[in-house]
Order: sequence, then C-alpha cells, then structure tokens
Amino acid sequence: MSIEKAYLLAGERYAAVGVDLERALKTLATIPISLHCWQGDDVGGFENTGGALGNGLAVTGNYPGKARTPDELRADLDKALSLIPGKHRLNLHAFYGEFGGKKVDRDAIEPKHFANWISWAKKNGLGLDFNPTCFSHPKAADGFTLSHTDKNIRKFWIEHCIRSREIGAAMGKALGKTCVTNVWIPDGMKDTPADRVAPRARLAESLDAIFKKHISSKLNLDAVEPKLFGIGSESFVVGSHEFYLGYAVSRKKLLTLDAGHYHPTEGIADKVSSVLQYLPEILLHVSRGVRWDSDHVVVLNDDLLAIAREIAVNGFEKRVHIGLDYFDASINRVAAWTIGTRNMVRALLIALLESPLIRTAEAAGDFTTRLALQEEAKTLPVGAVWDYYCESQGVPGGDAWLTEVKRYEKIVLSKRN
Ligand code: RNT
Ligand code: ZN
Repeated sequence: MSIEKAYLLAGERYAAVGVDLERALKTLATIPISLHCWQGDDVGGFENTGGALGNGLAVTGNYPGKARTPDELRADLDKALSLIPGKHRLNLHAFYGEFGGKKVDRDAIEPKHFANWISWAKKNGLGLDFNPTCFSHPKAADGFTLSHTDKNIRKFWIEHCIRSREIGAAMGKALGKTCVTNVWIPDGMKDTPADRVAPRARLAESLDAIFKKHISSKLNLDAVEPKLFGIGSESFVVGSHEFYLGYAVSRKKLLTLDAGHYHPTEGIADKVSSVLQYLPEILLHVSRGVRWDSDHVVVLNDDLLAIAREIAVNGFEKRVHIGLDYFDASINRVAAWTIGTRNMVRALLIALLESPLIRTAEAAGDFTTRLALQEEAKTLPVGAVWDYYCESQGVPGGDAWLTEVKRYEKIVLSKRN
C-alpha cells in the first residue's frame, strides 16, 4: 500500500510540471529491450569447437555458474526476465544454435538449428533478434572476415551472413514480430595499414552480396555496426563509422550505434537525431565502455539517460530498436542482465517523465528556465514511480529482485561446475 501512496504523492509533483504519469507508464510498457543472450555464458556459444573468444572481444572474470547448455541459458534468461518489468526480446548470436552434437559449420546453419529458441520465445511472448557470428572461428583467426584478401574466406562469411538473414526472417515469421539481424565483423589492423581502400572496397562488395536477396522488412531488418577501434584493431577498423553510415544510407539499412564503439567522450545519444534525418530506423547496442570498448554492465549514468531521452522525448520508440551489448563475468550473470536491463527501462521512464515545460522554455528563448527545470527534475520522486511500475508489471520494485537472484544462485547456479 505504501508503494501506491508514494506513487500518488509523486503524481502530484509531476502533475505540477505538466507530466501525466499514467500516460508515461503506458508508453513505457510498449518499449521492448532486446536482451543479449551472450551475457549468460561469456560470449561462448554452443558449437563446442573449442574456439576461444577473440577478434577484439574480451570477457574478464570467472564468476561461477555460467550457462553451459541452451537449456541452462534459457532458464537463466527466464529468471532475469521475471525480474524485469515489461515485455522484451532476446538477441541471439548464430553460434548459439543447437546442432545436436554434430559439427555444423557457420556456412551451413539453418532455421531448424534455432527451433528450440523460437518455440521458447513463442511460449514467452518474446521477439527474437539475430546476429551472424563472424568471430571465434578458425576462418576469423587472422582478424579478417568479409574484407579478407582470400576470396574463399570472404565467400564463407558471405554465406554465413546470407543464412543468418534467412534465419532472422524465419524467426520474424514464426513469431509475427520483425527480427533485426545485425552484422558486426572484427576486421581491422593493429598497426598502420598501407592500404585502407582495398579492404573497404571488399567489405562493400561482400555486404552487397549478402543483402542481394530481397527479404520482406516485415520479417527481417538488416543492420550494420561500425566501430572506431578495438583490441588488435587499434589503428584501423575496416567497418568504421563513416563506412557504415554511408553504406546504411545508400543501401537503406539500419545503422547500429554501439555506446562502446566511439572515442571516450563521444556519446551516441547525439547521433540519434542526426542519423534519423536520413535513416528510417536504427539499432542501438547499449553498453558501457570504461576507458575502452570494455562492455561493462549498463549503469544509470548520464550517457544512458541521454540515450533514453533522445528516444523517448522525441517519440522515436518505433524507429529506434534498443538492444544491449555487454558481458561481465566478474559478477552473477543473471544479476548483470537484470541490473543492465532494469537500468535501460528506468532511464526510459525518467525520459518519459521529462516536463514539457523545459521545451516550452527553450522555444521561448528562456534558457534560464530550461536549465532550472532540467536541474530540478533530477530530484523529482522517480523512485516512487519506478517501484509502482515494477509492481504493476508483476516484478519486484527496489532491490527485492536481488534476493531472488541470490536464491537462484544457491539452488541452481552454484550446482554448475
Ligand atoms: C563488438 C560489437 C558486437 C559484439 C556482439 C557480441 O565490438 O559490439 O556487437 O559485441 O555482437
Ligand atoms: Zn555491439
């Protein structure tokens, strides 16, 4: 009862600055977040080929209890999803297919290898998103895939990406919810290249081959993900920001903005309104870089608030697909999902509660009022609204979810070796 009381009191404060709480919560409930499956097993996948994680991706920590099988991963996701308010999605990587103990190479994957994921998603009312896995594989070991000098290696990865789109379309069809299939490749160089042109020309050619076949945008949307630097690609990344921005605009693809892929003071929030001038839709990989593209768990910091604000205040919920991308093995992995996703939802809530008076002030040229209201907004009672929203969605408000994760750790995760 005290939660409701606090909510009603908060409502009075928000009403005074022109905010309709009920409407905000209704909108919030319609915004799905795509949880990244790879937080649950340290970007391991289920191919059992022994291929170690590489290609610029690094997970640190060895917290006990990581998922070893698809069933364990789904159980862990069920737990996390039961602690996150709202209806969401799952973002799968190709190497999380279920291959029945057989060796199925990346250029041979089919929708049937994802049948269990699809029926699990259907049962839970979730949408699915997809990614070709162009790393942790012998044919990516030298750091090049779609831009490789070897035509056969390019062909292998092109085939993998073509099949990935088809799997995405099969997911979209089975679930009646459009799948976003995102292409990210590690290609780049540790040291100064002599030729920056040829690899980029090869990448553009490979991408065109991948996207040649028309697939209905009702079933699958294609996205491409740039980055500026990585471990082992400090001096040159083939798929840079300008490369993919140009590609996305000219080929009508979604651009993926990953919060960890830019220079440390360069946020992605400001890019949203820029690229949406030219692209109908984009995908976000919400992450947290600490000094580098370190993929830390998403916390409620200024960067996250700014990203959420650009989406919610401008009504871009339908044009911006929100996905998460981080991997932390130093803490309980189910908690890592829960903390990061709750923060993403919480940031959207804060954005939806922004007073319209701030914009009015700006439009009137009254920047004093704008700054004053922006600052006062920071201590409005959002916590009361958040707790109420969680309870109304049937999940614990406050930190009560942690007790449940600890219990799950004790009875399930700690039994895994
Ligand atoms: C890597 C990209 C990419 C991956 C995932 C696993 O820098 O961010 O999105 O993190 O596909
Ligand atoms: Zn990413």
